[in-house]
Amino acid sequence: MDQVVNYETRGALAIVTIDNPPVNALSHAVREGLDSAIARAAGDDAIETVLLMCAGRTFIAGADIREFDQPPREPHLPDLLNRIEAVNKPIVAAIHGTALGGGLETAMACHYRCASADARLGLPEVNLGLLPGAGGTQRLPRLVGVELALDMMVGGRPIGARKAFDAGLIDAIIESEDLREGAIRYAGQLTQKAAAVRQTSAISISAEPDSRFFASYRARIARRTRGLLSPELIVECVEDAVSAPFPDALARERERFMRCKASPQSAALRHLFFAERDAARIPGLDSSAAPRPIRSIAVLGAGTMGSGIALACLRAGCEVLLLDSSDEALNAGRGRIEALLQQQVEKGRIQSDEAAADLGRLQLAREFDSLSGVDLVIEAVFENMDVKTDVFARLDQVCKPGTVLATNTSTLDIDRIAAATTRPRDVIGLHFFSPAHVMRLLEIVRGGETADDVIATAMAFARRLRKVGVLVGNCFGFVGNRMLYGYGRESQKLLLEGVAPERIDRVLYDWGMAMGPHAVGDLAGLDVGYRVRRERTDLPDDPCFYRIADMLVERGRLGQKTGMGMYDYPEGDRAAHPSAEVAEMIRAEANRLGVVQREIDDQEIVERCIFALINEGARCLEEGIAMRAADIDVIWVNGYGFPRHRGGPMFYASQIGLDRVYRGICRFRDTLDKRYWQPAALLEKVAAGDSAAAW
Ligand code: 3H9
Repeated sequence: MDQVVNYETRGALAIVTIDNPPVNALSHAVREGLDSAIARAAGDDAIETVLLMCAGRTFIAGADIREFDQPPREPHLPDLLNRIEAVNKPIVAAIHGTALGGGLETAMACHYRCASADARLGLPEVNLGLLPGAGGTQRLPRLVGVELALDMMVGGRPIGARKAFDAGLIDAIIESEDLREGAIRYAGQLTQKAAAVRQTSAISISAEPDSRFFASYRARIARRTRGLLSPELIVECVEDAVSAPFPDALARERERFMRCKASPQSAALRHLFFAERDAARIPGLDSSAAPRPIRSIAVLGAGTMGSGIALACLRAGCEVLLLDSSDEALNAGRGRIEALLQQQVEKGRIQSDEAAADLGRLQLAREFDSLSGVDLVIEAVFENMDVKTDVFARLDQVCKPGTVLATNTSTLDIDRIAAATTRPRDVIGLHFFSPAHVMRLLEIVRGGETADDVIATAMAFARRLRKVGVLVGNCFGFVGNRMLYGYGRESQKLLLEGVAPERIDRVLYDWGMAMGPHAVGDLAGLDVGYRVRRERTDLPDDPCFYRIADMLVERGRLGQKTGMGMYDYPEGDRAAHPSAEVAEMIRAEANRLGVVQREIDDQEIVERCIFALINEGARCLEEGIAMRAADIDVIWVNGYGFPRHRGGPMFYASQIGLDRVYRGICRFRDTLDKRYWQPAALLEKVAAGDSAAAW
């Protein structure tokens, strides 16, 4: 028997165990091994029941994603699962860990399912731009009903064993510690009572929903699935499940699955799946550098960012000391944290006792001396070099040796901050994104002297917070905000050239960005960027540079918080209304600066903003500020609302053709502004087909 699938018998029970670390993915070898193990059990008259389970940390986590770029090889999973379902003796799946995608599809083709109490079950293919392609769209609605099946497949989030039991997805929960022994007992009971073979495909869907149901379901998911291919195809498959014979519906599911698999969206989402995991691997890092233990954390600054960071740490179970200079600031910070926790409780995301426990781990302090025992300090004070260096000099005096000293600066030079201490090896950037308890990205900035074990500590800390940590180098704005500068610059220039802010925002939103750049500016507060620009000494001598943003701030239009920014927010709500005053201001300023206003099409709006991003990304790569193009993609997707299904700016560039991007940038150089549109040397090389240049 193949190593990855083991076969053994216990009396009349055949036990088939998949053993394909790390997650028992259904590789070609596993499919072959499973096929022959099931055939062997089916053909052995002494066997009455078959138990299918997995070794290691989890049940099957799905098809092997790495095989999707290769031509499919027999046995194909849908055929194999049909053969499993057709066996005329009960087959029982015993689930632990996660049964995902093809893994849950395998379990649903079995005749009975049991699971450990902490198991999770789901069809998350949509997250990879796919749909369940081995009968999942047909078998799941038969077991749990159309509505829950749609929610599980379109949402892509797994459910727990209890819910799965209540919904009819599993037949038993194995409470005993030892799943294997419990499952063997359960299978034995089935043998004893001569339990029937139950084929999921033979179940007819009760309470068939009508066409109105599907129309309203489509309307319900329209916003969150905009631009995506697979959610609509999932809904179509479920419509088939309700109306078409199983074999016909299965054939159509297969056709739609192959369409998804071949789509650029799925390639982009699969790229991100691996990119997010690869981000944790740091080439050249001393492998003996173990993370320092982090038991206690202090957050400096109880403002919006500081309290968000404190909350992110509390949610991960850490002890947090929040420090600010006044009781008033501290109480406001604590109030913010409490309110955010309360919101989570009201939304049903956490229990009220969890919220209380989180709050119980929060302490407030006003004196730097109280930081003497902490393992990690995260500074989140005002974004100003003098303020930060002063804080770090004081930290240097009070913190014990070995404390990791982190700054949440979003733009400033980490080495200058580190130089304010006598221990620059312990200093690192931990750049959180607002709201810090929600956003998945943690940009980790290494200074020139940051020690390897401090980097390892920061990467481990990101994992603990359930964030994606991406290590980057030190320069103005690091990777994310440095690239944002070019994107913002173009979205500002377009205003002077006659494109209304709401049109720029709509075009980029329709292209897939989570929000348009001007709506983001109003949300974040236009004064934030304004202050950063005032600190810079290297800005171009260009009167148009961020001109409109500067004027808005100078007129007190700071964004949502002042009820007006690029847009008006008349009712104090968050709905943006185009402002006649701003439109007139832009027209007058363009006139004063002599900027010609002209017709600009949607494609130019997208290319100006997105090519600017890609060009700066290429510079980050050639300067070594980003280690890999894929890291840049992870940053932009998780921190800046870049559409996941486009894979990130660098992946998108290779998908549409690096030479096309290069030519576009050269065209802008020749027709717009030479200062900003010089193609990065790396882009020029890869566009010319230089295979030595890594993208
Ligand atoms: C599918 O099933 C299609 C079918 O409907 C139809 C077919 C016809 N394949 O995440 P981790 C690797 S589509 C290959 O760090 P965790 C992963 O790259 C699939 N490799 O661990 C990593 O490798 P490395 C539907 C996979 O404990 C290592 O395993 N299924 C796969 O935090 C550990 O992963 C999914 O979408 C795979 N399917 O989380 C599930 N899965 O060490 C995708 C993982 O080299 N997987 N790897 O970096 C997951 O959601 C998580 O990995 C899981 C474990 C929850 C299982």
